[in-house]
Amino acid sequence: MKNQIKYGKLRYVSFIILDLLCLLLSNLSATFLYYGQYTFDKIFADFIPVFILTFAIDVFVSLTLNTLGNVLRRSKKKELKECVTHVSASFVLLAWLLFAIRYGIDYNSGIIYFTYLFDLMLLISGHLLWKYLLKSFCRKKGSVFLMTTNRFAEEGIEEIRKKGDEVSGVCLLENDNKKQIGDIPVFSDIKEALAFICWQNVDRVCIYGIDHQMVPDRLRSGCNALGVGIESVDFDYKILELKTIVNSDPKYGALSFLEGERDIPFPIRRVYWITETEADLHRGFHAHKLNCQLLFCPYGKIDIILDDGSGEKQTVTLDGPGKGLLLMPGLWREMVWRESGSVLCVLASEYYDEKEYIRNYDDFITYRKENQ
Ligand code: T46
Repeated sequence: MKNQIKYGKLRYVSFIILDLLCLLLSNLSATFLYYGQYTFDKIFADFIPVFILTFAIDVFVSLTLNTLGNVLRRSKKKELKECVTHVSASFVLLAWLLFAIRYGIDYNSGIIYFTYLFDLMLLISGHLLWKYLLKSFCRKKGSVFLMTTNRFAEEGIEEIRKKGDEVSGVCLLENDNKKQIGDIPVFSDIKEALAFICWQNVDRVCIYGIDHQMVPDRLRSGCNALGVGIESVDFDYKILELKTIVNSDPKYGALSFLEGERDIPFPIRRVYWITETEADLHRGFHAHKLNCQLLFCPYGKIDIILDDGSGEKQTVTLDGPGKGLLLMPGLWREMVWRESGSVLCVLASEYYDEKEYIRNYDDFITYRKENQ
């Protein structure tokens, strides 16, 4: 509610007005249906007092049961449920009040039944139509909400701008209390991020430098309900500087480390390492369909030759504990040991599954073309 007010008070209020219009229309139609016409005394006797009562009840139910909460972000099923709850609660409350104040003795109960029946139908169709119109006409084309890590945030914003889009907000997987990047608001709470996406009419959510599995389920389902797509603006690989602490006295050696979501933008499901190697060993010759990996060589020197299927190959040399190579899926790799005894360590996002490997180069080229 706080965010709804902050990011789109008017749109929230528009639903309250819509609800009251539905109620007014239902009341008028029910009265008209019953009497066939409006006469002055009937309007005063039946319509106005009950309308004032139903109006007050409507506002009361909306506020106490929060039946308009997340109104733009809820699925059709949830919308239906909230509308039914709203109308039934209002009906029960009105019936009870009429009984309690003994007004119901003169009042025509048929009008009340029809009022709430019409109200339910109008409310459901009105909400769905109004949401559709808001989504169709208010969505800002090219307005992107970025989901990334602290490490890649600025780079991701730059990438999106290069494509001619505008970043309206950022959600960081691991946020060290950042509130803004330049003038772009930063969120770490998914609920707040969703409220922003909703009320700022964001066109789509882009993920940069993180594995799809890191997109929280809540964000995914929220975007789904809003009809906002999630897509990735990704790189194939990235060289990372790994934090290394070197003691001034060389006899203490060096300590390097990696930290969960801060440094590794995927869930770590497997760790493996290749040891006891000879110089000029060649391994690899495959790509992955799903696996994201972080490679590093804490001892020795290893060349990683990368091929994205375009015909041009890139070589990254891992030659010390402070250098890591983040590999996204869909990249053909070959590893060449430049020094005997060099150790290759790998953190992987997937459990070992041979079906997820592409080991034939022609299949890889076809795969790249199909998944461009
Ligand atoms: C990669 C590069 C950098 C397992 O049973 N479990 C495992 O976790 C792994 C990694 C391998 N294996 C078996 C599968 C093969 O029978 O070990 C054997 C050798 O594997 P492979 O020929 O794939 O090894 P490399 O050095 O060519 O590739 C490895 C990884 O498999 C691969 O994911 O990216 O290192």
